[in-house]
Formats: sequence, structure tokens, C-alpha cells
Amino acid sequence: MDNSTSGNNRGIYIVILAVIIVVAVAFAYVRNKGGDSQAVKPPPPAARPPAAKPPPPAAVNPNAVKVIRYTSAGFSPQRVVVKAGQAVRFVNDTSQSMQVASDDHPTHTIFPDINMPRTVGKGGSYELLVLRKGSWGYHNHIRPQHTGILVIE
Ligand SMILES: [Cu+2]
Repeated sequence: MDNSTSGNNRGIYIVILAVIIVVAVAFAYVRNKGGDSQAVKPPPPAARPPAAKPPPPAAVNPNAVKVIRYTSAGFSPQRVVVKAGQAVRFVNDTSQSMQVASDDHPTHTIFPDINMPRTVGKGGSYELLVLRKGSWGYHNHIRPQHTGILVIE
């Protein structure tokens, strides 16, 4: 009796051990599979090319308005290079009057294209399209000591 009982118990232990091994192996296999499927994920980045779309050509617009500020120290930048056909805007940042005028003072005949018809006060601005190529000197007619150079290419 004792022998048959212990023999039955041994058989049960073997079955339980076998079940544990099978479960452990199956669990390890599933985990590995999960790890593999995660490791296989990288392919999505290959679908990235569309994200490389944004090429900003608008940032290098040669037709952009070139701004020249009139400050208490004079025109800034003092020398500016633009393309023919480009717009130039003079902005008065001072509390003084500004009237952009061609050299020479006071006749303003060398590059009359740039001559402002009237003065503007603080915050005022004057915009024009520059067409004639050359290197043109100008000044604030109200304060002729403030000069600038506009190069049109
Ligand atoms: Cu003048």
C-alpha cells in the first residue's frame, strides 16, 4: 500500500513538474516573441520621408522689403545693398523729422528717385521701389549730417 501510494505521488510530482516546465517554456517563448515584435518596430521610421517636407524657400525671399531705420545716430544700417526692383522702407525711430533725399544737399539731383516729397515724424515711414542700379548717397534733408548709402544691384 505504502509503495503504491508513494509511486502515485511520484507520478503526480512528475506531472506537476512537467506542467511547470511547459508553462515556463511557453511563457519564455511568449516573452521573447513580444520582445521580437518590439524589436521589429523600427521599420515605421522608414515611413518618415514625408516628414522631411518643410523646405522653407520663403525665408530667402529676394523681394522682401529692406528696412532702414533712422535713429538718433543716423541711418541704420548706414550702407545697404538691395536688388533692382526690391522695396526699401525707411522708418523714423526718432522724435525728429525725417526726409530722405538724394545727395547732394540741398539740390538732391544725383538720385532724385529716392527723394521723399515731405517729412515724416516719429514712427513714420517711407517705402519705395528701387530700380536704377548704382551706388547712391542720400541724407536726411532735415539733418544733412545723417547720411546713408544705398547700393542697387
Ligand atoms: Cu538735403
